[in-house]
Amino acid sequence: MKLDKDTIKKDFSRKLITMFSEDIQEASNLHKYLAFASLIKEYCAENWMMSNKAYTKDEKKQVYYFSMEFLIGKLLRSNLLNLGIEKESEEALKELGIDLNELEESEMDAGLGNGGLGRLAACFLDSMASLEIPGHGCGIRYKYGLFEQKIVNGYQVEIPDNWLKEGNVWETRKDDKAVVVKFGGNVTPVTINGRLNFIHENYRAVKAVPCDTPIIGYKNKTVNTLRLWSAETFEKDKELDFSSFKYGNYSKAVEYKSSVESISQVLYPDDSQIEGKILRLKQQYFFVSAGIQSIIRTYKKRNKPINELDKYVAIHINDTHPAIAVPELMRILMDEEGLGWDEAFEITKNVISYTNHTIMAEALEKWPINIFKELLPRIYMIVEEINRRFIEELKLKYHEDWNKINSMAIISSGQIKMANLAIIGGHSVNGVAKLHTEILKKRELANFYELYPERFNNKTNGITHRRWLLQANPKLAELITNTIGNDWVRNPIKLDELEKYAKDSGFQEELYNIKRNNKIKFAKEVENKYGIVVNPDSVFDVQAKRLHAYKRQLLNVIHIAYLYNNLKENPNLDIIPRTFFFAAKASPSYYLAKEIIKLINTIGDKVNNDKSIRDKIKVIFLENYRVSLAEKIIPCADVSEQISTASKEASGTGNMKFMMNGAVTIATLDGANIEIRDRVGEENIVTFGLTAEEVMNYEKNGGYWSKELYYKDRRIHTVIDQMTNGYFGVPSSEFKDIYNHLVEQNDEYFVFKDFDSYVKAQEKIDFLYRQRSKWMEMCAINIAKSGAFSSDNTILQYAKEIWHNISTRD
Ligand code: 26V
Repeated sequence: MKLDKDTIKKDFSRKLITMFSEDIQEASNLHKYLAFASLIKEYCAENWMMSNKAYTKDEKKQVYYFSMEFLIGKLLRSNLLNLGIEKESEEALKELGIDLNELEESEMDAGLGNGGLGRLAACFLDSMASLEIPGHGCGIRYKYGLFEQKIVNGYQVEIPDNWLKEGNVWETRKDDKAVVVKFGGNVTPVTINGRLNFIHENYRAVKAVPCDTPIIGYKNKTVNTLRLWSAETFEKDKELDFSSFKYGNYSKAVEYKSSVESISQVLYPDDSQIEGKILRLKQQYFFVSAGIQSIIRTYKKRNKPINELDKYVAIHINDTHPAIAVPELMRILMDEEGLGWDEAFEITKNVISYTNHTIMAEALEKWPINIFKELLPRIYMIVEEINRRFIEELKLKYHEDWNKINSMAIISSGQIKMANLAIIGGHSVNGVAKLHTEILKKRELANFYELYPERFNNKTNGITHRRWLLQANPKLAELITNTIGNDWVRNPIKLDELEKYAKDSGFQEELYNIKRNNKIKFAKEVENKYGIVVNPDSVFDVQAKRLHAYKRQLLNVIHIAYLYNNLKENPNLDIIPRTFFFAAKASPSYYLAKEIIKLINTIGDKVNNDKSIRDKIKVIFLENYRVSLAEKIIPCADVSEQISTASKEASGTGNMKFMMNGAVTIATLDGANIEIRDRVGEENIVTFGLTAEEVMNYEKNGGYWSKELYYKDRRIHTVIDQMTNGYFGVPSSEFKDIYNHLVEQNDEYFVFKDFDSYVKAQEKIDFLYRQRSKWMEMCAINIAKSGAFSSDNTILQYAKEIWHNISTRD
């Protein structure tokens, strides 16, 4: 069926009438959005059904991507794009007097993720569907996504993200596919017919209801599924009996209901220090158990024997959050399907693979035994047995090396280590950039690498070029297509062909104008929202990512203060005007991060209101960073700030999005920045700072004293003193924790140490930007070389090297 403009017009008008009994004149923007989005969902319904049917019939292996986070953002525009009806829809709406952009404003972001990890999962879903890989997402349908950020008096204030308040047109609730997830209770082993069985009694049953969202492949017939589970009481079907003796009394009944529903109530914000929160463990088991039960049920419909599960199913776990999949799959294979331990463990290992996303030790998940055991008694028994057998194996190899054995055990010091469980219970462990994987192999997971070298591999992250180029920057996409044809859309590595045009002045001019127009449009929005006038001809310098000490927004803002001081000293200082944009959410309990937000806003106020520097620099903190804001700011960036302390950023994916949109990166040699440099060449990126090697050396052997630099480097000294003497117009005590962190606690992330080198790198940016043609050539090379970072590329490698025997498009 080819959908033309007139069909869309007609269908849409009907839809408005059937849904709201309204015509276009009277319908609100919200109603128009709801009707239009519902129509688009209908357009993909048949292919969705057919994809599902094919998946239960044919011989193809299915991949299930388990993730606690899917940071999807909005779906209307990307669905139109993938269905190939974006232009037709735009025109149809236009003829009805409707602007598609305005409709999009009514869609809420699905913000079911914290940052990189959740957005990666969303990009992977898009790539799997576009590559015709039978790959599905499995996660939690949080009622509230990541909090909405408001800036009040320079401080972050968190507001609940009620993203479902107008409903969610994209999802289909599947009540008939609900499953039971069991918590607590007690387990008794009994021998029946000579076989040991485990009877689980007195548990609390939670109903897991799947809500499915179609994931539409790019101009193909594949529609995969993102299945998010919602936690409910069984009583919901009948209405909870509030007088029931079962719960004691009315308030107990209410308590019971809300304790069950709390499981899928809210996404946990990524924290600087993770706490063993029992609710988070409940969330993990809840979606993992529901997900695996539903996989097994679907598998059985295919009439395949259970001992061939590993031939037809791959389960990938996104970080350790779903690592409980290992004992849960074991439980189902043994207790419900009757397999013996060895066979069950072999199958489990073959099915499961794991990605590590961080080397930050404090983010490695551990659960206290007592909490775990009480909540999941049968699962705990299985973990204990996996651990016991593993230690037996280690003893044969390492004899009495207890230090080593303890560090590798799943259970030690009263805790269950989820990374160890994931490595032992799966066949593959991957890092997310070359450097990251090397650090895992050489340091963090060196013992495991020695034991299981064949399990370790690298899969450098990627981003979907459909959302981050075609959709977010349509004019740039058009220019590329006009220049090299449209092969790159299906085969992004073909972007390479742009390299030939990097020096072409006509091409450079067009590139320049596209960026400039993006900047003009965004500058207007900024002025409307913040009342700050932004010069679109200034350099847009952007740092947009979660706020973390290791990402070093501090380095950026200290440099801004230093520039400001220079301008105050010498108002005629010849610098290219720059607008520094920040966008970042801080975890609500991460005190230092929130202080850094206040610092950025404080320095911003001072700088933006000082007439004497004549608008040479401006600082804008963009409120509430989220996918839809990223789509707006990234196409405007001239400079991409990727300045984490080397060795700390596992990969980064924002770096790839900026590059693909023609920004020049100022970068430390960290994560995927290194691979970006290798692709574009030293001359098309500006690098600075300590290497990972050097950082890790200082960490191990000491030798860095931040206080020394504070006293020696006048530039640093001045800024730090201004921060703590009221110069920026806030009480002198305001930033004392930042001061302590940097000066008294020896600057854990080497901000002062890298400062000089960062200043020089920024001067180099200023120098390069003055040479318009040189700069535009750099931008062009960055775009040309970004194809390798399409998540299509990444996913093809996962399919081939980790999941095995996966059918793909070509
Ligand atoms: C940790 C926690 C701790 C407890 C509460 C909730 C929560 C949620 C997420 C996390 C893990 C953060 C790990 C993470 O996001 N890593 C990022 O993964 C990106 C995709 O691989 C990568 O590009 C970033 O460099 C890496 O920081």
